[in-house]
Amino acid sequence: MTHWWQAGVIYQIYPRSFQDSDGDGIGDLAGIEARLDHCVALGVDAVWLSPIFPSPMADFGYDVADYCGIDPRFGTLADFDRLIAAAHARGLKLLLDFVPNHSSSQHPWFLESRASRDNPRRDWYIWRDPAPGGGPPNNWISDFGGSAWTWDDATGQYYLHAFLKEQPDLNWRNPAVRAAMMDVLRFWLARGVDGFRIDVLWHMVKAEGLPDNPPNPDYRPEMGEMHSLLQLHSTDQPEVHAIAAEMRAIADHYSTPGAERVLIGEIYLPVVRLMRYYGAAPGEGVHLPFNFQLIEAAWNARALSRLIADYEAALPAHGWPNWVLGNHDRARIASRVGPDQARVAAMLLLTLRGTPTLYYGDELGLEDVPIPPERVQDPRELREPGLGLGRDPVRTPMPWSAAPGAGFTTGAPWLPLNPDWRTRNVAAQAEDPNSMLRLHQALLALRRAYPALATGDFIGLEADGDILAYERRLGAERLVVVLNLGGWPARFDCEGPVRPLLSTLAGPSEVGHDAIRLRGHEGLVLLREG
Ligand code: TEU
Repeated sequence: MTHWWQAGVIYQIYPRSFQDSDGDGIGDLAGIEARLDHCVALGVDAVWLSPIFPSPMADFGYDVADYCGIDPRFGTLADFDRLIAAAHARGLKLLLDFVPNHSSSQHPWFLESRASRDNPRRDWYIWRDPAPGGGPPNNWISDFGGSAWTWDDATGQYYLHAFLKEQPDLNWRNPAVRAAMMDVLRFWLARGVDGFRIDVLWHMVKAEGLPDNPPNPDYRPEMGEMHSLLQLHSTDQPEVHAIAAEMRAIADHYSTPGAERVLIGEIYLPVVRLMRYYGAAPGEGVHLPFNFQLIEAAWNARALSRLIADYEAALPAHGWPNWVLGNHDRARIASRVGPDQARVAAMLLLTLRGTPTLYYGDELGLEDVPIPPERVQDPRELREPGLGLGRDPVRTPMPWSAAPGAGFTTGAPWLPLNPDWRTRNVAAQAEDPNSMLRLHQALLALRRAYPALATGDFIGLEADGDILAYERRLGAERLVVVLNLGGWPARFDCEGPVRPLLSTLAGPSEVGHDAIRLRGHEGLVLLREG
């Protein structure tokens, strides 16, 4: 039996940047509700919202000060209830972002924890004395650069933070923390949410004794200081799997047939270690440990076909694949591979075997937007400027129309709009049959019309030169996908008769009896006949 989260497509919304409803230049829940019909017209099945909880916004919501509320900038719990009802009325699932590794330093738990060494919540976070010779307890580096430890003068100890000092790590070895956080999941599940994307799942448990991390032999300064060490002891500890299993049991408890509550793990690990997050047995891990390989891969046929084959081969019998092309942390696909190839990339994402996650704005071919220094917001850029680690360029407002503020806001947008917003916007692309938006709509419609594309088997056909070709099979239904990853014409020999269903390019495709001549940057979906 196929579940919704297997056949479906997930759409990530960055709430600050989707739609503003009150003119403050920041997107909000009422805005998202007003734009749900865009998600329906696009053809996605589920919407995942980056964090919407009360937050000082040191890391734009990934620093949560109250796990069971809504930040006033985004709205109220009543707005949230309206949003989820409106989503469900349209047949859309709604997923939230759960941030369990760390809270905000303004969370009441941390305020108590730092109040005194004997506070009952002291052990809810990770406090340590200085190293014997002075200085931080170990050599761990924050993801944003600098030591992962911050000194607290009042109580004379350091606390650990894998990210900003405003994001202290919770101590998941403390059963009280674990119980409180599991209750957070229940709170939202009871409110009707369809699942969670779990932030930095692989970070949640640290090695006993907190030993030093070893140096990274491949480190180069332009990678950012966080990569100077291997995160051997600070991440991916075996104990994390029991926590994932407990979360899964809770999600399953709230699931009904056709309405499974889904867990997605944000995990940046090599494939072999990633697989463990599916759980040792069915139902013991997350449904979808995010597969970020398309974000990190070299964009050529050989590399892509190798990683697809290796990933397929590594999947456990109970593991359903998934693919991600972009998110709020990484350069946009149109900037990574160029605007023409981005159309081919969209076809790849939406025709591979596995649940695709589509990042808002990528359906318009949005590129990274240059941010003038005086408008930089991202702490990662502010902490290590000039390395290109800043994430503002991929978080700019969704351009809806040629109206002032691109239809995103009647006020001043919190980040600059894409420079070409007057022409690159939803309204303009909806009118243009050759637009990126219309290509996404066509690809998503094709997935519904041909179930082989969503859930069929994957058979690699060719990875030669610029051509990547594969077949998707379900029963008698057989579709062939041929992608030209280069800018020049290329030929593919297709055994047996095929009929073209969709091209990434306008105009006629050259599909002969046996040979297909692809134009530069052309991708084709074909139906095998006979
Ligand atoms: O990201 C975690 C994370 O590991 C990424 O920052 C990763 O290091 C980076 O993409 C590698 O280039 C999550 C959220 O997605 C991010 O926005 C938060 O800042 C972070 O956790 C802390 O909560």
